[in-house]
Amino acid sequence: MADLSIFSLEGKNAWITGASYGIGFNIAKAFAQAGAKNIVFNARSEESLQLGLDNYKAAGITNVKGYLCDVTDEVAVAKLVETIHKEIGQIDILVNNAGIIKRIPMHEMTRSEFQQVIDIDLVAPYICASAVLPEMMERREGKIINVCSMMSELGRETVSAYAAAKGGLKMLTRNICSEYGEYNIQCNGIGPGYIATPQTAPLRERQPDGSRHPFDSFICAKTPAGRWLDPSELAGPAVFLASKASDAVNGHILYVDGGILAYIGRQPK
Ligand code: NAP
Ligand code: GCO
Repeated sequence: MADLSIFSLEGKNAWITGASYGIGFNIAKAFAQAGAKNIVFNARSEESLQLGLDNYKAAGITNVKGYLCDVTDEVAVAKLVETIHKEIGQIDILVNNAGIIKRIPMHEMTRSEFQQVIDIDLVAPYICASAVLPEMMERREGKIINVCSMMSELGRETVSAYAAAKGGLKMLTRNICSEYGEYNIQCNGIGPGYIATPQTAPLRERQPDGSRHPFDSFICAKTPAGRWLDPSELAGPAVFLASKASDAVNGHILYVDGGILAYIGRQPK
């Protein structure tokens, strides 16, 4: 009989960035249900912080602490890590989840719009990982999970900055694996497919005439199961990557995409 305790997060402290709602919240909830001792999340506004606290309370998760911190601010991130170490203890698991997207044709995108996406989706994971690594190195143990994307592998119109960031995040994941594996630190990526969250809401909005958004139909044709995925479907893969069960998995991007990357797409009838 397999020893399932290797999937437990008992006694572990996990920091999930930008986890007031959406994918980050669902990953944090899964960690709590897998036995994590403490869940830490950060938000960049009071409003989002409160929304997160309300969401965790509604989910019955009480071992959670939220802090105000913009992940692109390296001074604020360093301060937050120091505070977590003081108030909670060691950070066993970091999930670099916070992210934005701007859907603008590249030739119309301003430099600052492009830079903002890169800063949040690629530079911030470097900032947060660099802040937690020294303590993980000292303990010779740690898990870092970067939330990648289909755009770590594929491009599409209007998401140039996002694809560049998420493609870079895939290689940052591999490089952290390469540089810190000797400290028994595993750094992997989780690559969600098309998930029904606020970030993708504009792609699923009903048209003025009540018909489905063309992108909604497009994605359902690109997904073998013919549907958008729910953020709760990331729970198992995320717990796996955060647990002892994945100690021999490093530098891997685990795609949770319902098969999109394997599928040419449903032929038009
Ligand atoms: P979401 O619903 O837009 O949530 C993003 C979260 O990140 C929000 O809580 C947001 O906080 C936070 N955030 C953004 N910038 C931040 C910053 N500078 N500092 C701190 N927090 C910040 O997005 P989601 O769909 O849950 O996506 C979460 C992650 O999964 C992102 O990295 C996204 O690229 C990735 N992803 C999403 C999908 C999908 O289909 N949804 C698929 C693949 C990958 P605010 O409330 O303050 O905005
Ligand atoms: C888009 C979507 C995607 C998803 C996700 C896919 O505009 O194409 O927002 O980028 O967010 O990253 O994995």
